[in-house]
Amino acid sequence: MTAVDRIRDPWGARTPYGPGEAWPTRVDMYLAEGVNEDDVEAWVQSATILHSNGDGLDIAVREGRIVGVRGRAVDRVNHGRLGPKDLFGWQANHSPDRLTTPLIRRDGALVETDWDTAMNAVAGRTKELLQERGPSSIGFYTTGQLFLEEYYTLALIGHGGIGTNHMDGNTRLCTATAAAALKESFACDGQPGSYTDIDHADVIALYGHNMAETQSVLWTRVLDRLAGPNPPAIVCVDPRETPVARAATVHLAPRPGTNVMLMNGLLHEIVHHGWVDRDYIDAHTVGFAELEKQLEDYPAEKVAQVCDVPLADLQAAARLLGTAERLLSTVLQGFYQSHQATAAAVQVNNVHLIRGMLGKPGCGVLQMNGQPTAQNTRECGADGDLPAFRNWANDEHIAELGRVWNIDPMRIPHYTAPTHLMQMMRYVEDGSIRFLYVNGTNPAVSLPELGRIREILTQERLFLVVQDIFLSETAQLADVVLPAATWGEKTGTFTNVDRTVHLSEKAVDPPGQARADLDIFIDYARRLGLQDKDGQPLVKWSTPEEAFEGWKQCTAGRPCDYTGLSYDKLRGGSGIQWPCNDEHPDGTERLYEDGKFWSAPDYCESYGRDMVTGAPLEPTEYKAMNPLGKAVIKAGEYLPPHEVVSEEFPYLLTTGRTLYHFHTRTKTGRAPQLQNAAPEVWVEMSASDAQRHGWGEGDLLRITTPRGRVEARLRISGIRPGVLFLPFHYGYWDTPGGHEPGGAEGRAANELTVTDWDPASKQPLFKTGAARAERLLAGDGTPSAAPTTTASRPVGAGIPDTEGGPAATVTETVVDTSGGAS
Ligand SMILES: Nc1nc2c(c(=O)[nH]1)N[C@H]1C(S)=C(S)[C@@H](COP(=O)(O)OP(=O)(O)OC[C@H]3O[C@@H](n4cnc5c(=O)[nH]c(N)nc54)[C@H](O)[C@@H]3O)O[C@H]1N2
Ligand SMILES: Nc1nc2c(c(=O)[nH]1)N[C@H]1C(S)=C(S)[C@@H](COP(=O)(O)OP(=O)(O)OC[C@H]3O[C@@H](n4cnc5c(=O)[nH]c(N)nc54)[C@H](O)[C@@H]3O)O[C@H]1N2
Ligand SMILES: [Mo]
Repeated sequence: MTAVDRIRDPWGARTPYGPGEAWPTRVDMYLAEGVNEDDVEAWVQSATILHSNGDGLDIAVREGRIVGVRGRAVDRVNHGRLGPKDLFGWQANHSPDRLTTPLIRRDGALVETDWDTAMNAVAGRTKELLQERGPSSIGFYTTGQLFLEEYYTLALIGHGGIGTNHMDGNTRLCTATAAAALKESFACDGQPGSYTDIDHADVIALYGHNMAETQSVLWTRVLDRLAGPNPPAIVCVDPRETPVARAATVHLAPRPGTNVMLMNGLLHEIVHHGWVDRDYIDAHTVGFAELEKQLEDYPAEKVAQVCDVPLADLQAAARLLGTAERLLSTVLQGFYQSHQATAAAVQVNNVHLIRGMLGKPGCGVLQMNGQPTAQNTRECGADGDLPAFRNWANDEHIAELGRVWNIDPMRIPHYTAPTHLMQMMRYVEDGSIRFLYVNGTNPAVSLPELGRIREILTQERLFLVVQDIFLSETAQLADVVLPAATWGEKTGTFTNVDRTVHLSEKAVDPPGQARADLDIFIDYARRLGLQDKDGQPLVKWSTPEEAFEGWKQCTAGRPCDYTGLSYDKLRGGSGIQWPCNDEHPDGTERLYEDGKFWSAPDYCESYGRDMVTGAPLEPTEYKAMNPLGKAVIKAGEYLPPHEVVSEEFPYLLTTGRTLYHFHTRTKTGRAPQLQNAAPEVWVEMSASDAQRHGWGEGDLLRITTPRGRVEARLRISGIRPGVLFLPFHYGYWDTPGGHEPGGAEGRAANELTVTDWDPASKQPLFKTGAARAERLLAGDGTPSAAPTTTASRPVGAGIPDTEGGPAATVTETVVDTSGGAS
């Protein structure tokens, strides 16, 4: 057993392994100060929720409180390891400023009230509007952070009960493009690959994905391969010098917004050298000829110039991708939130399709998710999809859903695709949506162009319901605030990126009168009097396990088949991958092993879209491509970004994450180890740009775009020249829940971002925009508050290392394969 400062060393000690070997087990444990292992009264099974990795963990309970966490050695995902957010983030559960009673707005101010009054107000306003204006005046904006049972219940209430088409999740900001790219290529959502592909791959390519900071345990797996015999080569595509870039064999740092150009250049090289699997292409795909033709326009020289990457590096990357025997690719926000998101992500799928690199160990695509339960938001239909990957454009699928829910299918809106969030915000803005029920998300910090969002959410005519665990920036704008129980305080299941389903059990009671989201939704449905065809309650369950059983029926025969799972089966073991049914009783490691895809027109989730206009394809157009059981190779033409640099706005601005914080910091900002590691916003700029201006580390800058201004201290980092980076974690207030503005100009990155989205996935462009930088104050030599262990590592010397000290000490116990501890 070793003790490690896991703020200073986020990934912990190496346990090297070789290709095809099992990843060794290392159990990470953190207990609150003064608590020993012997003091723990119960260990309760769960999994992590501050990212999409789905690491199995046990919650330590003592005297009705959470006192720590320990990784689950038996878990297929993490083999016992935990990341810094998992180790320390749970402390937010016991924060003294948790919401403990419902609040209602009276004479302009939010005041405490009881559940009955609050829920009657919420249900009452819903009923009034249904009568006056119909279902299209009602909108739901949910999250990627609840449990499967909760999304399914919400989807049933919204689509089947109220009959509104306006339901989306913050997954729109997050993994809409993952879903869209999977639908374009494979006609259905669902990750082809498995995390175990890391154990086998000889090349791992990460596209716009800072895995080291955002799925830190998955990165630990990669680091352990890199430390072992025959390590894989790493290709990193990211304009910043992330820890992934530092570990890479080839790092391409393209100009933000040029991903499609870059991918076409890589594909061009692969095809040109004949590194393709003709047999696979012929047997299992359609569309290769169009791709070949498209690629003629993307010779490497031109691509290197537009993306501004060295030609030799581009060619070296293409050679690695083209000659890999087992290629694993991962894609995330550097693609999904950038210009031409879907078209770029689809080109990664194309690399795998033309190389026949799918359905075999080491050969996988992970169109990553970000949030812990984003996969379920999509599967359950709480996000602009229909439950169990049903196709809204296929009447037979709607009829089937009507049978599952015992309602007239005509009650389920399907005249057009479910409304996406950016469109919903427009409807709120123009007054056609009058009731917005927000749960588990903080749009007043996380949506683009916050000045506009604040105006939209504070309109008098809007009835805003916010269901949260804290009085977030958004909750402060609400008409009714509903206090929710969270992870550790309620039971449910959720599914990670590689389709692994985990059970998370209730460990402690929620504070005060806070209630599980599931209970609140069911209460809402009852108060609305929602019924099925036979006059029975529409929502037929009252416990999570009953809801799960209901969900199983809904998935029968669909790609995400859960019928072989149960709470009992998920207990004890740790993590089972869907589909899990009679045919695959222990789950399914990889999809498409036989080269057969879920693309038959009567079965597929989607007929696809035009990636330039976003228009859905007609069923006849889809059938004409003849994708019966085949994958679709879709070429993508590069188009220049809408917002380009100018004399007034000479920098490209991109935004994203740091290792220690989760989103708008409602949880990580309340965990001292994490908050101290990254206490305040900063802005990253390259050394050459800083030198040109004569600016130094710690100087106070003002960053301006046509939408707004942010003040932040300068970190001179390894970022690409001409690009600025802002973390988006810091909301208006100095401390979470505080009321002191963080700076005269604000400090939320989204004051600056643009209202624009990818045409196919409708995901907002948080990563492409133009900005100006000015210096407000020269620093006094104090460095900015950016961590040194991450992508924001300083290039200059003399800046103290980020560390956590004794408060951040975690024990790591390596368990050898024979089961003994070493
Ligand atoms: N520590 C931490 N972990 C998290 C989260 C968190 O908040 N904090 N959130 C979770 C969630 S919900 C998500 S969605 C994931 C996100 O995980 P990531 O996608 O890995 O994180 P980001 O920092 O948003 O973006 C990744 C990288 O995209 C790069 N990038 C920016 N513009 C471009 C471009 O035009 N092209 C390319 N190729 N790259 C570009 C950025 O430099 C950045 O390093 O993380 C999950 N895990
Ligand atoms: N500029 C910029 N903006 C971005 C991004 C970016 O990279 N750059 N990334 C985008 C992405 S990928 C994402 S995922 C979003 C995230 O954006 P948000 O979803 O707005 O961020 P969170 O802080 O995770 O908000 C979750 C809220 O749910 C509450 N909560 C936590 N647990 C529970 C629960 O069990 N029940 C309920 N009811 N509430 C709960 C939390 O207190 C918090 O207020 O931000 C997006 N915005
Ligand atoms: Mo996300």
